[in-house]
Amino acid sequence: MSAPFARAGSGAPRGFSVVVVGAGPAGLTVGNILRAAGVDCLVLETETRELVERRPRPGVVEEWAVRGLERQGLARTLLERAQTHTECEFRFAGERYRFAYTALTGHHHFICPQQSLVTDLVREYADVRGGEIRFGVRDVRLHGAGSGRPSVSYVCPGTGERRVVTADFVAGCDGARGVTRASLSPERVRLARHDYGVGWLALLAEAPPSSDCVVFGMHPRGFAGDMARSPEVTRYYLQCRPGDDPANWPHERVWAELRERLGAAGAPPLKEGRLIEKRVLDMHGYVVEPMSFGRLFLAGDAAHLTAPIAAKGLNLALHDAFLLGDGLVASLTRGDGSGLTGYSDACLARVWDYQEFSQWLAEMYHGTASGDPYRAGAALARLRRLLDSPVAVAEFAERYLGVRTTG
Ligand code: FAS
Repeated sequence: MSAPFARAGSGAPRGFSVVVVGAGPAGLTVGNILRAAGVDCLVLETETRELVERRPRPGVVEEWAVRGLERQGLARTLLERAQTHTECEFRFAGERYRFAYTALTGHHHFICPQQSLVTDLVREYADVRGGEIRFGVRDVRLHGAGSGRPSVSYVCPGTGERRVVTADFVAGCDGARGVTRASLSPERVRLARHDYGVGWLALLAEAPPSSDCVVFGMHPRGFAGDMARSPEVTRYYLQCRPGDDPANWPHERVWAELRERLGAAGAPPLKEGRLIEKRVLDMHGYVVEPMSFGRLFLAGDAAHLTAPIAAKGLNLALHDAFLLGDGLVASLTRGDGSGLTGYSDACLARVWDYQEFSQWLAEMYHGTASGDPYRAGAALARLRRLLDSPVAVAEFAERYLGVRTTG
């Protein structure tokens, strides 16, 4: 490995085999896979360690992803702490419809707040596997992504100086608002975007779960979701106007709407509590193609955003990270570049499969409240088919759990 860190203009920059931009689930998983293979890498993160480890993000993790983490020695705490879910419930027209997806697929959902997984991944990477990570860096810039030796520069939080590091490869894992994708000239990137035309009021309530499984309410007033996160905190979603102001949703109105939209015969009453998070998410998705540009490889939300409708974002970030981590190790330690060559196509197959499923599900969730009788009728037919046809149920279960996808 070449000379230690150098300030811009003070001689050769420090070199790494891989520089990872972003310490989210994607970046940290790539970093851990590299460290397990003894590959030197540097992770750059704009936020502090404390914030990264506490940033509230839900976490519905699919079983194949948990097994992937387990194979990489990264799932110990998740397996100890996560709740497993085996079914979900649809509520519609005052009725409840339980859906036992584990019985159909053998797969579970693992419910683990994403921040706990991220805390584990940081500890494993930095404290156990001796990986280098710089928190609190500012103004990260990518240089020469298309060249044989890209570099990344950033302002050092301590000194305010701009530092430059070079790398054989750069992993762009800096999420939806990062700089790596933005560093690519528009003619090199095909961006496909879809707006669902609805908003979701994302709520966290300081209240125990009201149900033993995730509940989806399809109601003429709009979709509602009830998703246990821990014994003390529950995630709720309420369909609203895109760009709506959370201030339009005071405590009473939120709980009145949740009771109305999730109300069904025999349903346990909702356990109410203080709302500790309230924000509006405009439901949209995008996909960047390809996901690799020379020696820059995008992973996770930096390359594709899946609206939280089907809880696929974290799972896709892990899928990319497994493929990218293994591809980089194969290239750097065995000179086998096939994994990196096929990386983009391998990721995009599952990305598009999950995007299509999210779109399919969104229409079922939102059709009845669309004000369009045709969409409402089609949404009902979709739900009825799901309840009546064993073939439709089996296919839904596979897609809901991410089993046997095309990717
Ligand atoms: P992340 O955004 O998690 O991480 C990127 C990291 O890069 C961050 O730490 C950021 O600080 C850092 N960064 C940004 N710019 C940088 C720069 N210039 N330089 C250095 N670092 C930079 N997914 C699910 O599967 N299930 C769910 O239930 C679910 N619900 C969600 C609900 C909400 C409200 C949101 C917002 C997302 C949800 N998701 C869900 C999706 C979510 O989990 C993401 O898909 C996942 O965090 C993606 O992981 P990363 O790609 O690692 O990006």
